[in-house]
Amino acid sequence: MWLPCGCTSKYVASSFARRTLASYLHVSGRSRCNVAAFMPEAAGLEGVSGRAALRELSVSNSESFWAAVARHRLCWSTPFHTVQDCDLSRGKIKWFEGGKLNVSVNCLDRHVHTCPERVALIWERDERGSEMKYTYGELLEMTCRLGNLLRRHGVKRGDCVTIYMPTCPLAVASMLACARIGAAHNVVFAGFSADALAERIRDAQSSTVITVNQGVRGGKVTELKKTVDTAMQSCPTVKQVFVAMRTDNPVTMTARDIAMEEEMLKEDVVCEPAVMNSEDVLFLLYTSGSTGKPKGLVHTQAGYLLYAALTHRYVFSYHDGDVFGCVADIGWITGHSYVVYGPLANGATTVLFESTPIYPDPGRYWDMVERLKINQFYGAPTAIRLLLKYGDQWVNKYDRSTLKTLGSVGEPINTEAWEWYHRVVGDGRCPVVDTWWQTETGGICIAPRPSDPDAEIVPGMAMRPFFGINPVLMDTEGEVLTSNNTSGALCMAQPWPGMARTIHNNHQRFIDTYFQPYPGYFFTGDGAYRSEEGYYQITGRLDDVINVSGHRIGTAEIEDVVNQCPAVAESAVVGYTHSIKGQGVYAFVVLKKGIDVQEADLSRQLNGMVSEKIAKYASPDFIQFAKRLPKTRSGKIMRRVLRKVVESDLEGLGDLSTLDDPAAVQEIIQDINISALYIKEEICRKTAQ
Ligand code: 6R9
Repeated sequence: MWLPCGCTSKYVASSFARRTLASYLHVSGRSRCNVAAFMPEAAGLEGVSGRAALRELSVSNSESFWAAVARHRLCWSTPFHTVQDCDLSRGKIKWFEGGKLNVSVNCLDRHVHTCPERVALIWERDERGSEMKYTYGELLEMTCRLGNLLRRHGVKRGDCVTIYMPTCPLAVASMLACARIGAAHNVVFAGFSADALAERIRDAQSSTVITVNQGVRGGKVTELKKTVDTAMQSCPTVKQVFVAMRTDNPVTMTARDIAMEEEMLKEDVVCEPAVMNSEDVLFLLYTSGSTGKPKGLVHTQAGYLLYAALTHRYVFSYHDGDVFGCVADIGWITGHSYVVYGPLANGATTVLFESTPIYPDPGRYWDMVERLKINQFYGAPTAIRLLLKYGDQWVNKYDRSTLKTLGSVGEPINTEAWEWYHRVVGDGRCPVVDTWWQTETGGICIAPRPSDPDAEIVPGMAMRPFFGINPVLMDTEGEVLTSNNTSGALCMAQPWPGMARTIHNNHQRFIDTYFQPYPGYFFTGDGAYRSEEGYYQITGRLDDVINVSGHRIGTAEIEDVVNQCPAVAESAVVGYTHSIKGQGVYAFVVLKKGIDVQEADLSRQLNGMVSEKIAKYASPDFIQFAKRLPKTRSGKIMRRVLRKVVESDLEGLGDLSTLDDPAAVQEIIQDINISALYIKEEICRKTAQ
């Protein structure tokens, strides 16, 4: 792995810094009000007397709000001339046009300019107690060398570079190096299989890939370079693969492969940043939808960075000097926004967590909190649920007095897990922020903070919309529900700078998925309840997407793989409630006529296929072989019915009159009793751990 050599860098940020100061003065030259103490970037906004008024203005006069914040928080090389140009009905979203900037300058150079010795990254390596720290100066140097290396190998502005790496400093430097030279990055979670990687490389039209020889997680070595080699067999357009060394074990290098660290050493430590337009692409990130094909959501430069930075600062109450610990992998949007871009834009010290919550023991997180003196800890409910089963002693062993805020993301957090997080991990002292957002939203949209320091927080509720966010609930007729104490489809009535701009190469799918269902609104795909007090609680997905340990997966993606098995006629995959993972995967499989196989063997084979074609986490927990599936008269599989069956909610089966043959449901219910025993068994086993 790249070791910082401590060379001093030359800085290119001075002109950016001067311009920021000028734009700040432009905003703050007008009247000041007390709101400035809480949010300095809002100092110039007239007539705002407190937080509530500020929130109100951020929605009613969102242009002034976002203009003031954008001028203050980002370094522009050319100021923007138009705050926004959006038309949700057409899926047109543009922010800060005319503005030019460089994201890596905003994340690195400007902090190096003021405090080069501040630690940017703490790499909490898989091997406990072997953490490594990288200052802003060192991270800038790494980024510049890598930017020059990519440029020398022909990567140009507008190209897309695929990054298939575990969470580590070189992965962060790779993302920032792309941003520096104007290339887009496409980070693929290192748990994805060769097929899933290849599909994303092809769809993104990447000709350059960055990877590591091997990954290390939970004490186990993963052969990432070998996976890339396999993927390359179906990616003829890839010209080069940069290979960094995470372990000392050499790997076979082909003519396409380039030893990354060796080549970086030959490069200059200064790399001229590309001057980017606000709406140029910053990255693609693939996520699952309700069809079999993952979608490459596109985020652009200024709006995304601004939104990640602002939410990082205010939702977590991050202050200068704090150590921010988001344990997400950089392969997901949470890693992009709250491990990399938000914290670095704010000059924070951010933790890169390479391990698992239970390696080498269930005290790993809290040992890390003590050792690294973490002030804000941001994790997933699935990990909290797992840890609470191991008992309080693993938490109490460690000093957690540095903690100020605890965050949760990725799926609903149940009350028991929330209470434990608050009472045991946070000693009852720290606000727990349940943050709702998505790959599509770029950053947190609904969370209990920011709000008054003593404002109530209701367990398991995301509660309050962030600045500039205007959520609405829709009824089944597509009408806006105006009253409280009601549930509906969660939509956003206004655009905000962090939202995705399109689906790579498929703007029509972007419109159809997010803007078609409720014309004029952005549809999130989630349902929500709004309480009497006006607080929001997310009730879950309304489409065929399930959430396994906080990872999104489309049921259609799994079905596509299962259906590839020659013995399978058809299948239907649904989610069911799982005590640790939130949701588990339940597959109903119909075999072709005349097939004579052992069901156990076939189950094993199907599980293997899903792990190999997608990822391990998508592999079914249960496979039930059925004679037929419940279908409508037009031949559509009734997944709604299957969902109720696996949840044992037979009363909630609803109207079965549209079914072609209601007896199909009865058959499945009879068989499921056997499977249900296994479900119970599994829950008992996990509980006993
Ligand atoms: C950030 C992230 C998005 C989906 C989203 C929703 C679920 C995320 C949640 C939550 C309830 C929360 N989700 N946060 N559900 N409460 N606090 O996870 O992005 O991977 O795109 O998933 O996750 O269903 O629509 P992503």
